[in-house]
Amino acid sequence: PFSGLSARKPDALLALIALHEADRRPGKIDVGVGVYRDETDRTPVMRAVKAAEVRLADEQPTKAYLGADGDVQYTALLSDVVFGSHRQEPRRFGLQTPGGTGALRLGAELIAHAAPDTRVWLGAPTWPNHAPIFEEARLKTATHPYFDMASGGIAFDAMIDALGDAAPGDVLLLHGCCHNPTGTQFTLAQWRELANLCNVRGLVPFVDLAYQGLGDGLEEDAAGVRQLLEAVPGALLAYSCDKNFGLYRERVGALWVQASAPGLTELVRGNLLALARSLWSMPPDHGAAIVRTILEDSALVMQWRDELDAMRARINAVRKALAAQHPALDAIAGQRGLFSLLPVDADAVASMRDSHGIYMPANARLNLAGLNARNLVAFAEALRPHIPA
Ligand code: PLP
Ligand code: TYF
Repeated sequence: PFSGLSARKPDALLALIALHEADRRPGKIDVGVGVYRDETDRTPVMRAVKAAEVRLADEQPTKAYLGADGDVQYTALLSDVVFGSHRQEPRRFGLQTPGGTGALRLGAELIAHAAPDTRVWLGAPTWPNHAPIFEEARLKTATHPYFDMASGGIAFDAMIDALGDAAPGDVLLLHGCCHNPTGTQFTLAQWRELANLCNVRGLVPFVDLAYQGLGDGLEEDAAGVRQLLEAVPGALLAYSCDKNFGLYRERVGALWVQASAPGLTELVRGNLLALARSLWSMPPDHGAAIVRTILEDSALVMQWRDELDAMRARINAVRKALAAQHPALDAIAGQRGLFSLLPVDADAVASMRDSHGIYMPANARLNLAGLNARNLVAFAEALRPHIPA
C-alpha cells in the first residue's frame, strides 16, 4: 500500500546528534543542534523544573483527561510572561500545544482552513522546519531575504523590498527574537515598520517566539512582539517553552490567535479546538504541568528566572569571547540567542568535522552554547584558516 511514497531526507540538524555521538575523538565539539549547554558541556534539567517535578510527583491528584486546549491555567500564567501588561486582550485565544512545532502546525492548519490559497512568507535563511510545516498543511511558501552577511545584521530594506510582492491576506512569519540561524533581531523601530507594512498591505503576522529570555531578557525579548500585536488587527503567535525552561523533549508550547474583531474570537476558538482534537486530541501534560507549577509559585519563578539569566549571561559571554578571536567574527558579539552563522562555506564545515571533530550543519550555523573555556580557543584555531581574508 505504501509504494506510492517518495523518499524523504532526514532532518540534518537532528542527524548531527547521532554523528557527534558516534565520534570517538576526545576533543570533539558539538556546536550543532540548538540545545543549551553549560560551562561543563552538559544540558542539565533546570533546578526549578526538578523542584516542580518532585512536587507534581507528590501532589498531582489525577491524570484524567483535560480538554483539547490542555492545561488552561498553564496558558493563562504563561500569557503574563509573554504579553506582560498587554495580557488582557479579548480578541485573543490561546491554547497549549505540543511544543512550538505543534503551535506552528496548528496555526498553519487554521490558516489553511480559513483561506487555502494563502502564501506564507518566510525569511531566508530560517529554521529548516518552517517550510515543511506550512507546506504539509497545504499552504504555499515564499521567501524574502533579511540577513546581511557582510555586517551580520538585518538587511531591512531588502526585506521590505521583497515583501513588495506579497498579496493581501498573505502571512508573514517573523521570529520574535534571537533569529534561528542568524542571531539577528529586529529593533523596536523595525517592528513598528513591520506592523505598518502588515496594516498597509493587509498581511497577517505569524510570530514564532521560541527563545524568550535567551536574548536580552524576558521583557526585552517580547517587547517587539507586544508592540506588533497591539498595532495589527489579526495575528498568530507560536510559543515554545522548550528552550527557556530546558524542557526540549517534553514538548511544551502554546498558540495564541488574535482575531481582527472580538466577534470572531469564538469562531477561531472553536476551529482551533476542532483542529487540535484531530491532530493530537490533547497535548501531552507533563511539561506544561511543570511550567504551571513553576509559574504558580513565586519562589520557583525566582529560581527559574535566575537560571534563565545565567544561561543568557553565559551565551552572551561566549559571544564576546569568540568575537575577540578574529575581526571577521565581530558581529557575533552583537547577535543574540543560541545561533550565529559563521562566514565560512560547507567545505570548511566538512573539513572542520573531519580534522577536528567539530559538528555544525552545512550552513555553518554555530550553537554558541557548545563552546566553553576549555574548547573555545581550539574552535577558533580550527576555524581561522577557513575565514576568507
Ligand atoms: N521555532 C524555532 C525558530 C526554533 O528554533 C525551534 C526549535 O526547536 C522551534 C520553533 C520548535 O520548538 P519546539 O522544540 O518547542 O517544537
Ligand atoms: O534549530 C535547532 O537546532 C533547534 C532544534 O527538526 C531542532 O530548533 C532542530 C531541528 C528539528 C527540531 C528541533
